[in-house]
Amino acid sequence: MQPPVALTIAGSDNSAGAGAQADLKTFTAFKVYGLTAITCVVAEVPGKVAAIQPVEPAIVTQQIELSFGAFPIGAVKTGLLHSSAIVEAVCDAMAKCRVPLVVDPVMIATSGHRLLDEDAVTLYQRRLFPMAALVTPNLDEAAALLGRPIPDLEAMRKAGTELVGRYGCPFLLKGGHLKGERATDLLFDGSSVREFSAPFVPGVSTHGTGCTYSAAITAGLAGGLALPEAVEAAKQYLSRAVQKFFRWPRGDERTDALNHFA
Ligand code: PXL
Repeated sequence: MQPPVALTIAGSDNSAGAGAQADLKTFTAFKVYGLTAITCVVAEVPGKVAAIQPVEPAIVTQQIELSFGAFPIGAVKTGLLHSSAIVEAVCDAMAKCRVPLVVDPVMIATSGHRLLDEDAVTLYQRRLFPMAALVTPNLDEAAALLGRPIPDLEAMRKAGTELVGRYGCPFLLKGGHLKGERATDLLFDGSSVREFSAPFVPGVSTHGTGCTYSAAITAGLAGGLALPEAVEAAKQYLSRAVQKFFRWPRGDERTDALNHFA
């Protein structure tokens, strides 16, 4: 029996807590064979993005097309796409493919560093979201899409309904940034709203939680799970990965990382 196959179209994070490396670790944890199409190379460690070097859009296209030509890809996710030229290339390539697409609209790093060009956001809304089986914004990203802050769970409910109405695809709104006792996410599919909740773990400065979460959902879809079941399994995995986090002390500082073995 061959394993399911999933493709991530994402940036490279050398520190491997986020980006394509986090996606591969997550696919592996779900026993899914992972492929990558790299969009840019990010020089970084948790808490600090030092530089971003984009990949030529034509090379991004080739990575996607070659992957589809050689493997039975069951699901795809997009992470950091960096520029409008790369978003265009990804949309053109994905328009030819009929597999579930999970779009993690990565705009700003946990450290606050802007990762996606501003004009690329319009393209996401116009071309990428309508193709998506799921879009997974955090509250900052959802607020940027709607042009207003989302301060609480009630506002999340309104925001999710509005986003689904606007773009015609399911949305998972991630409430982790509300910093309550629990990290609560809402899945809107146009007909129902489902709630997924796990204890919020304070004092951990990990990056890559969004990447890991959307990769885990993509793994589930590649393995044939329905969307709510894929989100449920992914939420449980992410919660374990945060709770069992790794910490490497360095003088007065420390490096925290998600535990992808969880
Ligand atoms: O966590 C967002 C993210 C996504 N993709 C890449 C990144 C980061 C954050 O730093 O480097 C490649």
